[in-house]
Amino acid sequence: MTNRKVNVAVVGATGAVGQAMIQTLVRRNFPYTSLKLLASARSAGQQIAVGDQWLTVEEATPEAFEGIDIALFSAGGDVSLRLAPEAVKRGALVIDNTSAFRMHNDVPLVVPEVNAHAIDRHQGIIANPNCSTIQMVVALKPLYDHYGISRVIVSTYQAASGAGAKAIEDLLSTSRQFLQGENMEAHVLPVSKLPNHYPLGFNVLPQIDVFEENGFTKEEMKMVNETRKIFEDDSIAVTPTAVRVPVVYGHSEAVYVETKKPFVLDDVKKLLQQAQGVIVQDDPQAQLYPQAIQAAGELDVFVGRVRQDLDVPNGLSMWVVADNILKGAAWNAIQIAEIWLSKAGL
Ligand code: NAP
Ligand code: 12T
Repeated sequence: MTNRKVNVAVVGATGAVGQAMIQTLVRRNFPYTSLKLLASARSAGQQIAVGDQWLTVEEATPEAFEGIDIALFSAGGDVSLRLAPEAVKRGALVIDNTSAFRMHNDVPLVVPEVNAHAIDRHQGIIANPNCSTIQMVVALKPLYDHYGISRVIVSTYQAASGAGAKAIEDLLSTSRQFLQGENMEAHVLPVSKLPNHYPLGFNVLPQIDVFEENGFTKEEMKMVNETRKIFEDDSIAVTPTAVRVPVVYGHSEAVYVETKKPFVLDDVKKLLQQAQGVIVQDDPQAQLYPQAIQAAGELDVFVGRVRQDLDVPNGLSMWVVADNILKGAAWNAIQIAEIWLSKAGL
């Protein structure tokens, strides 16, 4: 251990992810010397509880990054594009939660359980993958290592919190309206910047992020491209359908995998039990399987319903659940920061 100071900034500190970052830094007893909370000018001056202290939110400007060692960004892609280079210029390591830099060649895309080695290649910015990708690749990792993976077909059941604090309010208010027999009025989901908003209360929306020309949504394409980048293997075929469901915290995924080599189901279960960051909850007789409301607040990825395909010998289905704001965003970012600190001997 050295006595070097570690000054941390959280950009987007008032948001759903930023708040979880603050709580996770406290929960992990992260060894920061100072913590700076940054957001837009709208929130400057606001007080936020950090453990038993109150800190004042400041406006995120280029100068705000003077003296910062680690900057955790989750204020949207535009803010990252504008300010992450400013933070790097001032000597900070940026861990970015937005999709702004994920596919850049000189930006490692890191899930510590899968490719912690990529951290070393950073040139100032490390990207955190999309929440849906993160929990899926943690569960795929032992299968990939032992059998190889040729294809993945995945349907997601994603919580409202993934789209931010206002989307949670959209879910709660439309649910309340439904229960009171009122007209449901949505303002944010599926995508706040698009003209049409649909209620999520008592509904299911097969759109997350904007559509691309190929008929897939941007969220779905993130799962395709990020999975390949993280495994450094462009041969993995990924067919995703990303769906928003009326859940506040916790994404669930039905994942179907085809392995290259044959497997024995009991071995797969053992490998998953031993896998880093995975908790197997799989006992059909006892009706034990992962559930979003139980994964909420937890750091691990929960896996259950593990079963062999009826027709394809190398086919396997499983149900994968994690807290999208923690493992899907804040915790994965802080885990990267912890590894970077320990590699730096701090
Ligand atoms: P949110 O609840 O809507 O919060 C947005 C945050 O960004 C707020 O703190 C907001 O500050 C801040 N912000 C907005 N405009 C800003 C500006 N011009 N300058 C500085 N700060 C600004 O959203 P969220 O759910 O926390 O998500 C934030 C971002 O994180 C998303 O846009 C996405 O890129 C990323 N994200 C990634 C994942 C993932 O899969 N890894 C998951 C969720 C989110 P004010 O309060 O001042 O407006
Ligand atoms: N549109 O960081 O709406 O790429 O759930 C994460 C979550 C983008 C991202 C969402 C999104 C990201 C969502």
